[in-house]
Amino acid sequence: MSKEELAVINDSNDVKLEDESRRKFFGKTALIGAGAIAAPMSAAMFASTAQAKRKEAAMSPVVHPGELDEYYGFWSGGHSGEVRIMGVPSMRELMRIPVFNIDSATGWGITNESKAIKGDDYLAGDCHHPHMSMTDGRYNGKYVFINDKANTRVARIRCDVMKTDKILHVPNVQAIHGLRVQKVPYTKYVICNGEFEIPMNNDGKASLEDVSTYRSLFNVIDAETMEMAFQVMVDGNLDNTDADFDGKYFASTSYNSEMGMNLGEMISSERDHVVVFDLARCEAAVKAGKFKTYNGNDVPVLDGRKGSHLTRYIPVPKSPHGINTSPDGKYFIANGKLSPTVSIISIKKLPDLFNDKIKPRDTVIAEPELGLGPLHTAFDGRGNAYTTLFLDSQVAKWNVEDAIKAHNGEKVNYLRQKLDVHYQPGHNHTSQGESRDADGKWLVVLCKFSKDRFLPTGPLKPENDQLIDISGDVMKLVHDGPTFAEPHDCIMVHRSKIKTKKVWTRDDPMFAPTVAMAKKDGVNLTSDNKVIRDGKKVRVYMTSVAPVYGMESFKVKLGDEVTVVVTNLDMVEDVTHGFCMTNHGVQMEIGPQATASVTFIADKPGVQWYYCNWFCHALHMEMRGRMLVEA
Ligand code: CUK
Ligand code: CUA
Repeated sequence: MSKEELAVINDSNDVKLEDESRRKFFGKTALIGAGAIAAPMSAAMFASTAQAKRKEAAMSPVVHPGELDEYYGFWSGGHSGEVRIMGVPSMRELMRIPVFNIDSATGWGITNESKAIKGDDYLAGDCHHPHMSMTDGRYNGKYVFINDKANTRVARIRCDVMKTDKILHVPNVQAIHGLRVQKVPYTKYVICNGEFEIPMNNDGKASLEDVSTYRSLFNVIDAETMEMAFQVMVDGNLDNTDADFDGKYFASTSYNSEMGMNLGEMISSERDHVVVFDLARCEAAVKAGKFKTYNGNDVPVLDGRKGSHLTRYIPVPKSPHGINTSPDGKYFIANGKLSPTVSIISIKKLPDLFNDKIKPRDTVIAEPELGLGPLHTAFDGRGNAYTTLFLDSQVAKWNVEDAIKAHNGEKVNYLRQKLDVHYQPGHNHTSQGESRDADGKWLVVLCKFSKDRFLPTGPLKPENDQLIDISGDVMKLVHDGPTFAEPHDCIMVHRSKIKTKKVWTRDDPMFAPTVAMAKKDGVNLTSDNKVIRDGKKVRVYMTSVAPVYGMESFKVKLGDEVTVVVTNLDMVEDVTHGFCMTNHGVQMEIGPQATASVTFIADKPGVQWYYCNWFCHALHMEMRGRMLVEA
């Protein structure tokens, strides 16, 4: 990469609102790098789009009071460590699901139930890729999976209650980045990439300077048990990933095929690669015991480096980022990032590649130029693709089959439209666009910078999630949505796919260990209010029915370890109670028919009030009681 190109990356943060200066800026970037747009729209196309513009009004993102959104959006909360549920098209934030973070409202990371899932190890996380489990290539409403790049974890969210129920620390790798699910026949596996290269073993004993010992691994997780199924060692690092619609192949981008340890080294090659994994061969190798283990754990690690029959390496330009499977199941599309192109890989040709009948580059059937900084591509199910151009601050709409025709020498324009977005888009995503149900209604573009689009909030500004109507021939921007750090990725799932519980059921696994503990103590959680002393440990069991706790006071001794277990007997939808012990950093949510518990040290003598912190009743303020701590 030349100095000029790097300057462009830096300059790109200085986009001005005024169209004039923006156009000048794009003029400049277009001259550098691999050049101007290859296939500009013809005059006739502009005329026809102008006509279309006049004919169609944009779909409205307005969802009137009392009306419901058509889609659930699952938004990554980035380095907030959470997942958010958005309503689309209103772009209203409906709920936050704490995952890797601590949440003051629900007590996630404070309650015993959440600690059992979360562990005590890290309080922070960096979420990128939320993806829902599928059956036959369609969302099945069961789980959403999300990665934690910061602490190398993968979590699962149960969609019946919209709570995290499993977190797995992925061994042998550092920084889980790209994550997707097996689409067909169903989500047996969650796949994800270890991005950063580390020595195998990473125990500090071998030379740490010897980069030739560093590896990245592709990770395959059993979606039901949330345990490691196997890992595949590759050449180069790994960035994003996706699965096909046949249940046969997974593909991942690598931006650091050089195995460089600094920026200059990482971007030195004109081409990096996409690694394709053959699932059946990998499973057979695990079964046959053809693996090694590392770092003292027993996770099977297959050797999928160059020359292995498990993988193939397809060279693509240059430091590719996103990889996206078209919903017709025909193509993996790798986004060139430092190349103005995307690479269209024919999935149909992969069997021949794996049987060595063709060369890796033979699978790349077109490489259309779209603009500067292509990062991610989404699809409308009508043959069009939408690629974010980070440096150009645009979305390019283009037609996949036309791009292939143009590649084969036919005189066709594959570019349909370029739309300015504000500013510097990362992912974009269409409604149901990664499934067979891609419906081509909405496109959400997750912009990294909002700059002047909202009232200024000081030096730290929100991201800007822009909603675009793609139902017609022309993309139309209809909404700007500020979001806090930082949605990298999202999915939009039709509301018909998701069935949530209105109240908890008493046999829910979320609090099964607490129910078991009560049983041991001889306590019936749905009727008893009891204090059980067990040496310095005190277990306080109480019920709650708006607006009272089943226990108006309880006595402990200074220094006792107190566990308060609250069971919410209310059957009414939306009547959630809280339990907060003042001056103890203790608070939690107890949903209708749920049990939740929290353990703390009674380290302050005297009267300590506890109260309900979820507004539940006209007499909510009176819903409180005393912990009497004897010195
Ligand atoms: S990544 Cu952030 S813009 Cu983590 Cu999918 Cu591309
Ligand atoms: Cu119970 Cu507020």
